[in-house]
Amino acid sequence: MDNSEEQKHIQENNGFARIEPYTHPAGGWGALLSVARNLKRQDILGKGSITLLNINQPTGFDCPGCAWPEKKDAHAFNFCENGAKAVAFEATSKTVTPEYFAGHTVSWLSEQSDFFLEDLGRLTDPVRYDAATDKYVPISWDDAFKLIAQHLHVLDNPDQAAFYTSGRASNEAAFLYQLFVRSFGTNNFPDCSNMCHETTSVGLLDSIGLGKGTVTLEDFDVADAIFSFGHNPGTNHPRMLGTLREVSKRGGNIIAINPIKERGLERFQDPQAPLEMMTNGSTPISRYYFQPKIGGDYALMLGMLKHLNEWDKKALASGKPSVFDRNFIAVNTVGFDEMIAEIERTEWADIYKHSGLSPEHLEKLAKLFLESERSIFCWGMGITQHRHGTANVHMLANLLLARGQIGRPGAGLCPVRGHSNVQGDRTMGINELPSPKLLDNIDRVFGIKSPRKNGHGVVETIKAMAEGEVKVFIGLGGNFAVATPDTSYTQEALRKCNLTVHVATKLNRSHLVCGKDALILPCLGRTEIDEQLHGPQAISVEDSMSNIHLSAGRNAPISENILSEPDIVARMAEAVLPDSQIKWKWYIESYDRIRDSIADVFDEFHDFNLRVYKPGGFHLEHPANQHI
Ligand SMILES: Nc1nc2c(c(=O)[nH]1)N[C@H]1C(S)=C(S)[C@@H](COP(=O)(O)OP(=O)(O)OC[C@H]3O[C@@H](n4cnc5c(=O)[nH]c(N)nc54)[C@H](O)[C@@H]3O)O[C@H]1N2
Ligand SMILES: Nc1nc2c(c(=O)[nH]1)N[C@H]1C(S)=C(S)[C@@H](COP(=O)(O)OP(=O)(O)OC[C@H]3O[C@@H](n4cnc5c(=O)[nH]c(N)nc54)[C@H](O)[C@@H]3O)O[C@H]1N2
Ligand SMILES: [Mo]
Repeated sequence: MDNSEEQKHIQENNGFARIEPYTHPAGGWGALLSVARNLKRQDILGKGSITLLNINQPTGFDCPGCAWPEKKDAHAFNFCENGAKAVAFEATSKTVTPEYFAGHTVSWLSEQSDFFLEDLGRLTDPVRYDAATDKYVPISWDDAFKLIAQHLHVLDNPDQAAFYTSGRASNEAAFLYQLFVRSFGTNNFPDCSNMCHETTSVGLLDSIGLGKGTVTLEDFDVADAIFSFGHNPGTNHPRMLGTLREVSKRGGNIIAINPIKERGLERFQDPQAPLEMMTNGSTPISRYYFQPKIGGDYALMLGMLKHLNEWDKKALASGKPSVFDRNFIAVNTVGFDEMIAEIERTEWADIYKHSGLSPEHLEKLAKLFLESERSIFCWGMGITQHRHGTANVHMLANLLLARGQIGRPGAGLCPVRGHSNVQGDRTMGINELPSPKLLDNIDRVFGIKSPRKNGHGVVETIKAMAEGEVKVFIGLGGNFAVATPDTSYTQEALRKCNLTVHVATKLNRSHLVCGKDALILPCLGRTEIDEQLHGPQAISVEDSMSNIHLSAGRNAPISENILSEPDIVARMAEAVLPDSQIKWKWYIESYDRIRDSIADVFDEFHDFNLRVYKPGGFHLEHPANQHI
C-alpha cells in the first residue's frame, strides 16, 4: 500500500489498523517487507540505509526502539523490524511546521487518530497555544522559557508543579532534569516506569537489594533453560528473538508461560540469518508452552515451590542431596523456613484453581525447573501490570534463590524493559521516592538542599492536577494523556493546569490536551547530530542488562530551530532559577562535564568518561550478579 492507500485503509477502520489472522512465523520476509514499506512511507529510502547501518554500532546511535542489549560482536545489521520502524519514524523527512499549525486548529487535530498525528512528521519549532484562535503559534525559545519561569514563580510552593519523564531521555538529560527539579524544590517525578516495570524495581529491591536484573547476554550462551513469563518479544523486543533462537539452536530449553499463544514465542524466522530466509524455514522457539489463567502466575510459582518442597522431603528421607541449595540459602537469604511453612499451608486445590494449570502441567513445569541447573527468568507486563505484580516478582526471585541460581553463570533474573533508557532514567535519580543517600550525594556535590518530602508518581499527579493542587505539568517526552490510566479523567486534569509543556520529537495527543497555557518544545532525536560548543556530543544510555554505552547521531537535525534535550533542560533551569550556583550552560558546552558530575554523585559511575568511551561501554557493578 502506498501512503494514501494506507491512510484510507486506516480511516475506513476508524483509525485502527485491521487485525487479520497471521499464519507466518514472526520476523522473516514479512518483517523485511514491512521495514521497506515504512522507510518508503517516511521518504527516507536513500537516507534510510545509512541511518540503519549506524544503529547499535559502537560508533553509531542507540536504537530508540527498546532496551534489549546489543551483542558485543554485532554485525552490520543489528537492528530489528521495530527498531528500523522506530528509526524511520524519527528520521523521517516529513515535518510539522508553524505553517501547518497555522492551517489547523487544535480541535481539528484532536479529531484525528493517534497514528495520523505522529505520522505528520517531526516538530520543527517551539510553539505556544493561542486559545483565541485555537491554534499553536510560534514562540521564541527565550520567550518559551520565560513563560515557564513566570508560571513556576507564581506557585505557592514547588510541589504545585510535576515533571514527567518518558524512558527515552538520555542519562545526561535525565540527570540535569532531576537536578533542576530538585533545585527548584520538589520530588514530583511521575515517570512512565510507574506504568511499566515499577513492580519489578520495587520487588527486586526487596528480594535482592537492587531493582535491576542480574544477567548479561553472555549468560544466555550457557543457560540450560529460559523461562519466559508474560512478555511478547515478537512484537516488543524483536532483537531478543535472535537471542532465543541461538538458545533454541544449541538445544537449550525455552519455556513460555503465557495465557495467549504468541507467534513470536512459537516460531521465529530470523531476517538476519540468510539460510532461513532462502529456505523459508524457521526455528521453533519454545519447547514448552504453559497457559495459566490471567493473574495466575503467583499461584503457579507457589505450586512450583510446593513440588520442589515435596521432592526435597523425599530426597532427604532417602539420604539423597537436597533439592534446594541449602548452602546458598544459609549464606545469602533470610526467611526461607517461613516461606516453606506458608507453602505447606497452601492447598493444592487452591493452587490449581488460581493458576489455571492442570496437576500434570504444573508438575511438568516444576520438573523442568528442577532439571535446569542454570535458569534465566525473563518477564514483562504479564507479570508486572497486576495489583499483585510486586508479589509476582518476589516469587520469581524466591524460586531462583531457593535453587541458588542467582549470581551463577547462565542463571538469574532478566526483566525485559521497554523504553530504551527507562532503567537509566531511574539510575540517574528520576524517582518520586528518592533514597536519603541519593539526596545527600546530590546536595554534597552541588551545594543545594534537595527536598526530603516524597513526591507524586503518575497516579498521584493525575489526582493532584484534577484537584487543582498541581498547576504546572512539564513532560520530558512521552504521551502522558494517552499512556496513563483513566484517559478522560487524566485529560480533564491536564486541562485544569495553568501550564502544560511537552518536550517532544513528534506531535501526539497529549500536546492537544492543553492547559490554560501550553507549549510544545521540539527536540533532537537519537539519530541526529548534537552540535555544541566543544563539537558534536554523544549521550549515554543504560540497557535492560545494566550496560552503559554512548550514542551519537549522524544525520543533520531536521530543523535549525530545535534543541537537544539537555540544552532544553539547562535553559529552562537558567530561566527558572536565576540565582542558582549551578553552571547550567557550561554543562551543555560538553556533555563530558555532565558525566563528570554524574560520576561525583554515583559511586558506580566512577571514571565515567574514561569507561564509556571504550567500544561497547561498561557494565554497572551489581552485588547480586557477581558470579560465584
Ligand atoms: N512495537 C512496540 N514495541 C514496544 C512498545 C510499543 O509501544 N510498541 N513498548 C515498549 C514498552 S514501554 C514495553 S514496557 C514493552 C512491553 O512488552 P511486554 O512486556 O511484552 O508487554 P505486552 O505487550 O503488554 O505483553 C504482555 C504479555 O503478557 C501476557 N500476559 C497477559 N496477562 C498475563 C498473566 O497474567 N500472566 C502471564 N504469564 N502472562 C500474561 C500477554 O499475553 C502478552 O503476551 O514493549 C516495548 N516495545
Ligand atoms: N493502554 C495502554 N497504556 C499503556 C501501556 C499499554 O500497553 N496499554 N503501556 C504502559 C507502558 S509499559 C509505558 S512504558 C507507558 C509509556 O508512556 P510514554 O512514555 O508516556 O508514551 P510513549 O507512547 O512511549 O511516548 C511517545 C512519544 O514520545 C515522544 N518521543 C519519542 N522520542 C523522543 C525523544 O527522543 N525525546 C523526546 N523528548 N520525546 C520523544 C514522541 O513525541 C512520541 O509521541 O505507557 C503505559 N500505558
Ligand atoms: Mo513500558
